Amino acid sequence: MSTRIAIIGAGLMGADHAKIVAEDMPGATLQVICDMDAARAKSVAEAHGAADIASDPEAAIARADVDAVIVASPDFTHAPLSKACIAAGKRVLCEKPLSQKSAECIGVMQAEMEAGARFVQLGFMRRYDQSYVEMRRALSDGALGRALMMHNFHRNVETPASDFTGAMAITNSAPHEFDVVRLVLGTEYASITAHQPRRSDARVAPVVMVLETTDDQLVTIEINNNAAYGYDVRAELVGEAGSIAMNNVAYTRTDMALASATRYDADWRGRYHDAYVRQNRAFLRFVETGRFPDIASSSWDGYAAAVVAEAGVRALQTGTKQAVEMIARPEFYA
Ligand code: ISE
Repeated sequence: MSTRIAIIGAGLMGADHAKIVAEDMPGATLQVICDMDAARAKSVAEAHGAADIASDPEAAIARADVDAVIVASPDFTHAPLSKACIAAGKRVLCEKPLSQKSAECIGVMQAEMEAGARFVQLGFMRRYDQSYVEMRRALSDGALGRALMMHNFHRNVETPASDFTGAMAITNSAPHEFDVVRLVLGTEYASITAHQPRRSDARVAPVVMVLETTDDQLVTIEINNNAAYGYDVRAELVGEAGSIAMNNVAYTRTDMALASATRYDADWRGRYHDAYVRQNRAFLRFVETGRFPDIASSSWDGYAAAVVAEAGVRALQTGTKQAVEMIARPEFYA
């Protein structure tokens, strides 16, 4: 029996998930594309062969012909729609963030714990990227010795929206690093500082953060959403006995006219396509077996990212180091 999937939201990410469900997830059926904009829902449905379209997300979630849900609607809908999936007994792959408000993430965790089972897999797809998989392995193999620092660069060509702010670099882009560094280092954060240089134009300047972990390590994160040259994510994990760095992911190099060049992706969808496919296939197995995937992010991880992002915004606004204070991790999410 194929798993029938509804996708809520037919924008950039909803369309990308529809393509992955249709082309890269054997055992899944693209059942419903739900969007308030009927024309957009129809266009994505026709492009990828969905059985139906809808405009009411909660009704789409409740449909008898929908077994699982991918939420790719605007950020503020993620937590309430995840709770609707829990109430309907449907497993959900929710695009990041679960919520930008840590209190709202706690509400989702409470709903899951009351339901007595895991329903929410969060879309921090970097966990499935081979570069971070190899970094984790190098650390767990002992090759690096104890982890001391991790340096991260996350550069977009230009801000995804005209109203993008420095604070949004912390709440929208940096959660990827906040989450994957927690996974690689196996630790939480104790504090954060945030700084911005001055650009000569009106574009959002980069944000550079320095975080201390609860294991006395240092993490640096640069978010530059107006890098101009390409979508470029880098990371280096530095241990006491060595380091491991991410290579630029390019399948080809062009050599001509006394020059050598590789190309950057225009945005994250190309750079992380394989990670999205691995993540989404893990979600399908989660739906089929009820067993939460080993490296996937949960509602707890969504909460952890929101807490450090909230502290990061305070740090940027005040120019002072901010403590990262979390609730105790429920046994349910151990
Ligand atoms: C965007 O929302 C994403 O999630 C991308 O993965 C990230 O690279 C980008 O900076 C965000 O704006």
